[in-house]
Amino acid sequence: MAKYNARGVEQKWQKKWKASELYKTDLSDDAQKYYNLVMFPYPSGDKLHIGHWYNYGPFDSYGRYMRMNGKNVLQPMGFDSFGLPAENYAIKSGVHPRKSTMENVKCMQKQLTDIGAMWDFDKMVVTSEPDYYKWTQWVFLKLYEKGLAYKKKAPVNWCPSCKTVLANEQAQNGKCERCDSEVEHKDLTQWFLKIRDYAEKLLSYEGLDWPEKTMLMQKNWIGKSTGCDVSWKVKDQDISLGTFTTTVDTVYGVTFVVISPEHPDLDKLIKPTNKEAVEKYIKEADKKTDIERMAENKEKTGVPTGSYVINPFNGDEIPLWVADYVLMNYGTGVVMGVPAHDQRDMDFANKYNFPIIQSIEGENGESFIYDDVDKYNVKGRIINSGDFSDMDILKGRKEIIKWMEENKCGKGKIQYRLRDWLISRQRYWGAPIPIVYCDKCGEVPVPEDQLPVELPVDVEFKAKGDGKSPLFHSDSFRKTKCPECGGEAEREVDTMDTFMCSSWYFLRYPCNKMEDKPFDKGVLDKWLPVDMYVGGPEHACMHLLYARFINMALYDMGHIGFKEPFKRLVHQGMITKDGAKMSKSKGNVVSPDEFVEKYGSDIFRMYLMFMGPFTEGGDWNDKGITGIARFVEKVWGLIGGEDGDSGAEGEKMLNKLIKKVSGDIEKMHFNTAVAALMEFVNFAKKSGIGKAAKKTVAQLIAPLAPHLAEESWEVLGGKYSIFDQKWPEYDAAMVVDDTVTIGVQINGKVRGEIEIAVDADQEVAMAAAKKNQNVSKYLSEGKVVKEIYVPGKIVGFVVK
Ligand code: ANZ
Ligand code: ZN
Repeated sequence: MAKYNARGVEQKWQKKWKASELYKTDLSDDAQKYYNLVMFPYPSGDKLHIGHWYNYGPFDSYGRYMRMNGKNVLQPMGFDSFGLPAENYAIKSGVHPRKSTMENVKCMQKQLTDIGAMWDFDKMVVTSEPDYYKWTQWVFLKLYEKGLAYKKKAPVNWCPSCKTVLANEQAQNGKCERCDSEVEHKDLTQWFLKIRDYAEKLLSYEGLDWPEKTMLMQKNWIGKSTGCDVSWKVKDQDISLGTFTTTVDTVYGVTFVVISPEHPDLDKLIKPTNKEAVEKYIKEADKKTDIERMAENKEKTGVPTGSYVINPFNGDEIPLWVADYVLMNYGTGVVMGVPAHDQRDMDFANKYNFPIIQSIEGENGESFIYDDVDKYNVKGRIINSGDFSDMDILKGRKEIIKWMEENKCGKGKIQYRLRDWLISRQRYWGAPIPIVYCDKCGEVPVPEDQLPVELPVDVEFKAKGDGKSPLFHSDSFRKTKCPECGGEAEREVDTMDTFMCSSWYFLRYPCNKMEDKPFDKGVLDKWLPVDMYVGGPEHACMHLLYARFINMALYDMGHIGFKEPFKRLVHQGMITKDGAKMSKSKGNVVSPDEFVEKYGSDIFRMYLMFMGPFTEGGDWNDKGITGIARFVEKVWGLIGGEDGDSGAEGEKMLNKLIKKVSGDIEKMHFNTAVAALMEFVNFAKKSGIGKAAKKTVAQLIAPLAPHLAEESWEVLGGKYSIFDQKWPEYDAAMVVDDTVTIGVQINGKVRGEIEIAVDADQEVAMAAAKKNQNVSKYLSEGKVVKEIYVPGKIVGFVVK
């Protein structure tokens, strides 16, 4: 038989799959629906890189496996094409983003086809096309109607290089996520979505099969704190200041109160003698990033306002200071200083000579700071605190809140770190926010029948650097008529954050051709939630949180019938080169093209899968791929070679192989599935296998090397397509292992495990158990008075 011609075979089947519409999902048949979704890429002018392949190949293998297991798999693909990558590419190439984006989409679609994945391109969405963003605008309007979208002047993260506002998530560590520039603060009027209203709902993951780590990251990002606001009356003034605290049990230990430099009431609280120093301090604070201000090792600074506040519990007069370690966008922007039990406050008190008063103590009478303990599970008692003295800390905390609520000087409160989602962007390449401003009618939402608010094509799309959206400079766009009174009006010129586009795209795929609505509830309630969602872990706190929020909001409004969008979530790992992340700047990027050209996509895909567990990634190494190429050649030789008969042993091995490959793919352990197939093929080449067994091998390999399998299936006389065949079943009796692993107990505690023959007798079992190092250690600690053996289950010793 001739050598395997990978490229020829792959082109042949890609053509046939396309012509026969093999991967076009019939949505009317939803009894066995399986929505297999992978995060869609953004077109940027670059080719698909190895990370895409690493992600899409195994993802597709999983989808194919589901299909062969009788599922009606929906596996769509689309393009997240608004946003900076496309816009920056357009600026660089001088081609209009609409044109270059569509060219890039075409090019990427071809590359995606090269992978040999079963994309249903019939359901494709391109988020920058009017037929899509019309409905992104619709989603915005629905949120607006519900009061979930609002406009507010706010200090925002401004990237001077990208010339746009960034969401908090895009400006972590004070740097722009895209270009690494130092982020500046600006006061701008911006659109926000009330994701905070959903903070509590977003903390529930009921019924979701998600990685623990991702849920934890989201939980930390949402940052729920349970505590209370204490109200401090300002001496000689008609103002009260609230302080949010989680540990009000320390309220008798407050020796100063600090207010954020940005606090709106600060002006009124500065005494004339302190004015100059405070104003100077505020200016300096403005130059620092939040990270700098919060950093633990940075020296804490502050200046007195000259005002005092009254402790509602004991009437003490407490000095009010301004300090930049208090942030305005958390809690109330005012903090009670408890130097005895908080490290920052202690540093501050030491520097400015505030008294340090202990108000709680640990179980052994020791003093402690809250930084060192779990504040919600702390043990100890309250001291020096009037009537609350001697109470258990947690109980006292509740009593104190109760007292404050009765005396109207404070109340219990739950605080979230999560900020509302800032969606305004001063960029051209995004969906226009569908709002019109009229002198007479004010802020008017664009009526649904006037959507889409089309992005004009004839605009200078480079930002001018004046902080205004490029659309501001397009008169034809900006000047419009008021939808309510018909008078002169102006359009909102900001566009939406692209995370808005990707927060609902999975709802559009099954309904992508609908012209009069974004989606059909009936169709979605049948096909969603997404059964499997695969994508990068870097999306934990942005895309995945936004998508859950939008989904929940649409659910609450009755547009869809499911609360959560993604039932099962899996993050692919990362491929490294010599242990380092591949990046253009490091010059260590491996391009998939030359390998696909040389070996074909099946071999490339299998090699990526073989490198390591899918969720962990692996290190790229050119040499390994030839091993996979040899394996494929062996499979090809086996399929086309003489039929043989490996007898009962072969039967047994084949059944075990079916079990192993099925279980491994189910768990996305593709590497061990490939390894098991290699082992079997080696055996089969030696002892020969029959035609039926060959067909089974082709089927088992099909999810992993689809072209090779389809070709093999044809050679073996199978009916097109192998992907419409039922996945092989194994005979349970044949896969019973000859050996079992059983535990060894000593005095009722498992101290080790041994592997022995299923039918091993007591003598053999006991000998094996005693040989186990850990077991023998425990046995040597006393005298064995009893030995127990339950075949196939357990070995036990009683030692005295
Ligand atoms: C008194 C106190 C005593 C505090 C003590 C801590 C320890 P989490 O759990 O993160 O919610 N805080 C409140 N608002 C703040 C702001 N805007 N900027 C900086 N710090 C702020 O933390 C809650 C604690 O963070 C609050 O409890 C407050 O300090 C501080 F021994 O109040 B604590
Ligand atoms: Zn009007």
